Amino acid sequence: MSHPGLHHGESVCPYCGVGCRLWVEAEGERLIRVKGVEDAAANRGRLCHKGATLWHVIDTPDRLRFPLQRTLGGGFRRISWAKAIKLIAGRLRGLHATHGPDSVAFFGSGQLDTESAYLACKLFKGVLGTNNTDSNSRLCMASAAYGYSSSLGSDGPPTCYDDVAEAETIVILGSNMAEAHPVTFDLVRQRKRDAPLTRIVVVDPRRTPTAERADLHLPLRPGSDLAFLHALAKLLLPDADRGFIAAHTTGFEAFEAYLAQQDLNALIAETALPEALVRDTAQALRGRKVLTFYCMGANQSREGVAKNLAIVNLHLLLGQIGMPGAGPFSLTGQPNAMGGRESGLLAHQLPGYRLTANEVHRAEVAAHWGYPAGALSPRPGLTAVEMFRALETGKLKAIWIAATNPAASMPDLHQVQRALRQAELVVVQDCYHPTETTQHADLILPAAQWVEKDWTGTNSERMVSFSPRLIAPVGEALPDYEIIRRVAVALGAQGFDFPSREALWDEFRTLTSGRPCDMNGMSAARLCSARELQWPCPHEEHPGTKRRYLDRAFHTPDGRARFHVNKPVGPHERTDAEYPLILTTGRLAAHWHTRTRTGKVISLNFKAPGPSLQIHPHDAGPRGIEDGAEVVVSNRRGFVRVVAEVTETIPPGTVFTTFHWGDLHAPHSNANYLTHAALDPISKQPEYKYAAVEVAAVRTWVPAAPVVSDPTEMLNA
Ligand SMILES: Nc1nc2c(c(=O)[nH]1)N[C@H]1C(S)=C(S)[C@@H](COP(=O)(O)OP(=O)(O)OC[C@H]3O[C@@H](n4cnc5c(=O)[nH]c(N)nc54)[C@H](O)[C@@H]3O)O[C@H]1N2
Ligand SMILES: Nc1nc2c(c(=O)[nH]1)N[C@H]1C(S)=C(S)[C@@H](COP(=O)(O)OP(=O)(O)OC[C@H]3O[C@@H](n4cnc5c(=O)[nH]c(N)nc54)[C@H](O)[C@@H]3O)O[C@H]1N2
Ligand code: SF4
Ligand SMILES: [Mo]
Repeated sequence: MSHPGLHHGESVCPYCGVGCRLWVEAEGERLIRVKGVEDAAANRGRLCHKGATLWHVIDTPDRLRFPLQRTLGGGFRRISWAKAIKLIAGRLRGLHATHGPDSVAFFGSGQLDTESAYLACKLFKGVLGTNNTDSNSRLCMASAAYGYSSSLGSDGPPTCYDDVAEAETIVILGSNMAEAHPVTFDLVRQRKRDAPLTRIVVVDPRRTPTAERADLHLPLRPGSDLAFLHALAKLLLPDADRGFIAAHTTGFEAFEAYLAQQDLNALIAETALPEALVRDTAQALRGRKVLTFYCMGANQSREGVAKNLAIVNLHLLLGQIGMPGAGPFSLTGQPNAMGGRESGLLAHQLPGYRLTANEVHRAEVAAHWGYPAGALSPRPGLTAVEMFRALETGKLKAIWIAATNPAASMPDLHQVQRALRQAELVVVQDCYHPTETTQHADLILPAAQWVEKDWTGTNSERMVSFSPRLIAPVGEALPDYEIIRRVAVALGAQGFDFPSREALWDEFRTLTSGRPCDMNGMSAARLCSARELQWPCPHEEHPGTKRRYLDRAFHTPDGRARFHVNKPVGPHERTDAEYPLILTTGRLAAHWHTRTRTGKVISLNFKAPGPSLQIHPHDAGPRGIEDGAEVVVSNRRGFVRVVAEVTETIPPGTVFTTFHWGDLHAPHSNANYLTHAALDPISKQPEYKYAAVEVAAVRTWVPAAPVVSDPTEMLNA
């Protein structure tokens, strides 16, 4: 199908989980403009700079056009799709037969559409019989998913964007919304303009652009959120909504008893916050409708699940849930991390918020697929970090990576690179080549992008949207789901001969029937005309659901929400004399992750041209570090070279850098050479937000990394 002349259509932004609807204009197969859709719930005409420049990055010189195979000489050569599919199916079949089902793995992404995530789950869990099917959402949303399901009985936020306009106090904890979810942050600013008495409370060690706009900014010590949340709960005990607690929750007695044992002064001392600020925050929560946004400052921690549960505890304590303008609102990172969770891409999940560990759930899914009852394995699958550990030891032989760039984004990168070198088979499915990860591939498969295919996704507020194909894919690129489907067919698998994408979607959405994320009423045909609908939406006449739990009936077996007692364990790595600074990592407004797209937009690079390190003058001064000077940040795992940004927006003792620049763009500048792979014991999400490091000025010329293996050789201390 070709598209002659000027034409236009609607799509959804393939960057963050806000899920802005885009009005896309094209000339033939070339995009010429992207604007916000005026009547879209998520953005009402707004877009951020990244979204508005998307049209630049479709047909670039490094766009992958054909399947590529590694040659004996180490380069790549073009091969046909038929050959690529045959090779992959043959290798997977061979490894499966020789080493068993758990010798192969799929590592996907919250940037895959729901159709692709569902099909990967069906192929690996249903056909190959392994739960080694995880995604980069493990690095991102796993703690939130466990937090919601342990407290409310189901994953997925109770809230919607319209709640912002009704909230009286908006708490933003561990989220830099102004840079990472800018269009939703616009709603927060709008609320403040419309109702100036609205209180905005930002809990973040750094004075971020989000914190700049807060009424109260709490620059707590990194990692001390549990102490902070417990101090708040203790201060708010007299304000507890005891009627709500008695009727709709369990576990309050244990929670109250735990708080009674805690010493308020000790908790506040742990956060390093002035007591008055904590008391002012409690005051801002009293008797007001409270909406709490939270993101990676909560999730990417060894206590990620506990932090999520402690946020929900506060809402249960105050009865601030299941009503307009209130609730715990976990911000989703990627465009379709929600859809990935709904379709069972994480290792512990099955489609429809089912669990691999649940025998009844396994049987339900197998029956829907027409597979024998025992087809699905009860063995726990490897999660993201565990996959790369198992690849290095040889326990895992093959990894199929789609829509993620782990050779830049995983923690402890040296380990990840060793793992990729060790693997017997690495298949990488991306839109561009080279990336840090495609360089490790045996086979590289070209994926069609968001405007080049029909696809479905779910945003942060449970809004499910269908996006039609607006232009033809470049070269021979195919939608991710079509690539997975062809491999399944080549493996001789039953149940992959879908006559259309619609048939594939309909198979999935009927499997969610009766589940908390019920999308049964969203047939492909209805979604195509309605454009967007919020789950739960159980039947075709159902209008969709803006807010969950308005009836206070939670998804737990007894219908009651659960309080949890969360004892702090503290960060995995501690600072010491050798590595006295805390490194925290995250994002900048101008770039999307490993920059495979934003790195090509001149105006975005102008805003953030290269890797930098935020450091306080107290820490920079004694080290002889001036603003704009090159520095080396090092620890026991590695070192990076970045440019110092001496600033008082970061507290003394803490430094901040990003993982936006991989080795292809700025060798040895990526935060992940320094991060470690300690995991939250429940969610298995890594603690990207806390590592111990030292920083030193580079005063002499040093050869480009990694020639120098001992980072201290570079230091001129
Ligand atoms: N521009 C841009 N936007 C994005 C992305 C992007 O790459 N670029 N990525 C998307 C994705 S996938 C995600 S997951 C989201 C992430 O969105 P955010 O979570 O908002 O972004 P981060 O910068 O990772 O971290 C947020 C904040 O956590 C703070 N923090 C660090 N340690 C702690 C702590 O111990 N406690 C508290 N309370 N805060 C702490 C950091 O200082 C930082 O400001 O952004 C999405 N949006
Ligand atoms: N230090 C540190 N590291 C972090 C984090 C942090 O805060 N600090 N955050 C973590 C988090 S929350 C996340 S989500 C991850 C993100 O990490 P990644 O997922 O590795 O980052 P991206 O650069 O978004 O990689 C996505 C890849 O998919 C490709 N792609 C885009 N669209 C498609 C498509 O439709 N199909 C296919 N097949 N490919 C596509 C892109 O070209 C790109 O190569 O990083 C994690 N790493
Ligand atoms: S706020 Fe997020 S979804 Fe909206 S345009 Fe920006 S990156 Fe895209
Ligand atoms: Mo993320």
